Amino acid sequence: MSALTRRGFARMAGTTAVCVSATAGDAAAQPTTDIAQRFPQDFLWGTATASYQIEGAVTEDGRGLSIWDTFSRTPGKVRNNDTGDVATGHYHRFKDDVRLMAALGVKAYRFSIAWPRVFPQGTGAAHPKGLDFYNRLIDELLAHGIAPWATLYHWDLPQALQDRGGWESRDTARAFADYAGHVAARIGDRVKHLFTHNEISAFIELGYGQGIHAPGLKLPPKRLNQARHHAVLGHGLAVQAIRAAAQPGTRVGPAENINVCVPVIETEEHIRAAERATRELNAGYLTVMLEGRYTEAFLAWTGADAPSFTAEDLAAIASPVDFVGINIYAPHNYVRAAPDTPSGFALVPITATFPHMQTPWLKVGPEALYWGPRHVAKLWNVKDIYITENGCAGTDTPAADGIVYDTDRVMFLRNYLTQLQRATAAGVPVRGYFLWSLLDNFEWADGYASRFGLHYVDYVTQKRTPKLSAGLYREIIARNALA
Ligand code: GCO
Repeated sequence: MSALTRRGFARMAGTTAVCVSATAGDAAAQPTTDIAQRFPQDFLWGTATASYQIEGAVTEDGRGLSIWDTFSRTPGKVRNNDTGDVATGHYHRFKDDVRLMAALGVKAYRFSIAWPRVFPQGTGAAHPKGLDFYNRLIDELLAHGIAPWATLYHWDLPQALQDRGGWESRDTARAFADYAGHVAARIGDRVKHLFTHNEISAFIELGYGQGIHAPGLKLPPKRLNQARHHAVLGHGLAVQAIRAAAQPGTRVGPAENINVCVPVIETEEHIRAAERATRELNAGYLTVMLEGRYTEAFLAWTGADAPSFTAEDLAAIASPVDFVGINIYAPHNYVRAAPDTPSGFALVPITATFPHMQTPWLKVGPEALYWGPRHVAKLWNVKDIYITENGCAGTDTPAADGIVYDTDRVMFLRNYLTQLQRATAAGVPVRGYFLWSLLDNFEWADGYASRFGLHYVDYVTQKRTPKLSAGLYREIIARNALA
């Protein structure tokens, strides 16, 4: 099953020559880097994964059922009926995987904690072993000088909570906050950065709206809007619970895949229109989380189907965060100025032949990595922005010499990172970048058919092999510049 509708569309920017070796050399021996290609000092290079996509071990150490267990085991829901039962076996191979990270030279690792490992029933008694694995992982990361950045919710909702309504129920928001506070109190001595939700817009729209992700529902608008409201409320209550439970100095924020609106031509009028469009098209997500109100256009658009909410809800949703994480793969829309319309902007259709990566939803639009953070900084005066995901799937077949020459991913990364460097050079406060993903993994409804990793995974032997792109990324990190 494809996820065609996942992230809208994009368009292609210029290309950049590619010349890398699969095995990176000594950075000091490389040609001098053009200053225009450098990233700021202390730029945080990282990589990202998520629990259900890599861990496997779904019945070990008391883990409860999640909605993704139920969904993936329902025939026809996931391509090839793949499940995350084994995934990449990371639960038992995490030390090998930390070694892969160390070889890349990443300074930070974004992983997620499986709620049903900690609270098998979602609420009630925490499982005594629930955090053991994460404690081992965190200690291993720290021993290798890699900072752990933990996401609390990357879509594996305890099935017991879904049985009571999932995100349609306000109680789930409260339960999420309790779980977040519980975790923060126990890992906050070593984990200084926590994300609340990963991509509310994806798990609500795909899971509760289109039914192509767990829990597979197609709710009518009023109920869908209410579920979305409870999810952003859960974010805000979790921020408060983390502040109450964690040690001082713990930083918290969301990781949201904002709808990035790119000006169709980079002139002042179209740039303003793209800013307005970004604010409106994220109204139910980042806009309400950072402004504490639903925009008038959002309330007019939802009309009688608008969510029920209180002023206290809005205040909680907008609890101050320390940074904003944004996942960016492609522009969602190209936008032009439309001065004669009430909104002042119009969406520009793209051509049918627009280039895309292996997954059709991932159109090639590197400039999204410039405009996304720039809009967030401008619209909401955010001072610390992280790209919490960016990457692409490729065909990725090992060649006779065993190497995966993923030239498409190398092209993708060079072009996207060129635009990210452009953002930093222009003063946009983007502080770090987490590449999705460390290794091939369970790509939700696409199962194992889409490979997003820097490392190729042989799912029979679980052997990991660095791809050409791993060599590129290692060079970029070593030089702190485009390689
Ligand atoms: C998402 C998730 C990741 C995906 C990645 C590639 O956005 O869907 O955060 O879990 O695997 O984005 O689609």
